[in-house]
Amino acid sequence: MAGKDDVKVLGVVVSPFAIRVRIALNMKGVSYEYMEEDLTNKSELLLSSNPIHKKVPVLIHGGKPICESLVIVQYVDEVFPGAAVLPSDPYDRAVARFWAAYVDDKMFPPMVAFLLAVTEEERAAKAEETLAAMAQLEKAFGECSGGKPFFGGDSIGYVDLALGSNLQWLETSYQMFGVALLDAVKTPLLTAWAKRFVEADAAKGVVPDTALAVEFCKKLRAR
Ligand SMILES: N[C@@H](CCC(=O)N[C@@H](CS)C(=O)NCC(=O)O)C(=O)O
Repeated sequence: MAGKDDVKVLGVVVSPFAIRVRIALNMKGVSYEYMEEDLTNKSELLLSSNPIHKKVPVLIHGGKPICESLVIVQYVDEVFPGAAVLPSDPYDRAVARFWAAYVDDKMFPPMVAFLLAVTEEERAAKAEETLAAMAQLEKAFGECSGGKPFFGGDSIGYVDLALGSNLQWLETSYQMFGVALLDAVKTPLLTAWAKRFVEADAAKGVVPDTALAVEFCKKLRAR
């Protein structure tokens, strides 16, 4: 079994991209060394392991770096035994990859732009864009889960990791600006799902307190 000696994760505690990797490793029961990065002063290890993008997360397995969170999650799923992250059926796998990419391409960018917006006008426009993406994801949840607790069925899967790793930011949006991006009326399925996700064993202690994300957001806004 792989252990701390040969599995390292370079991350930032509030980064959705790092969070999804850490939860995937927990699902597989892999212990790893977690190394927090300061993105204002990136470590030599980060710069040398991800020289193209210079971003977290990086998974270092047996000395070899793997970059890009969704690529890392697929690697973790293929390399380590244990609970499957991606579905075994090729069609279901394609659908899962589609929705995970949707989270990163259509939900995450407007959500961040909303959190960092300078004008009220910009914030309102980005809130609307994020809410439209959340409405699509609500529908996708109905279709992918087939009435089960997670996008992945009975347990956390690929799309759960992609979206669930953003929950601290969805909550931050509410706490800082009073905008509920997850809402019991507009997105009832996702609201119930989010509670199950953060309470799952693999996610405990990895999805950070909203207070931490709020602090981080304030620092970014000040910069
Ligand atoms: N597509 C990348 C995104 C990673 C990413 O944007 N990481 C941010 C932290 S949340 C980062 O390291 N930013 C540092 C920088 O842009 O210099 C992934 O999925 O891993």
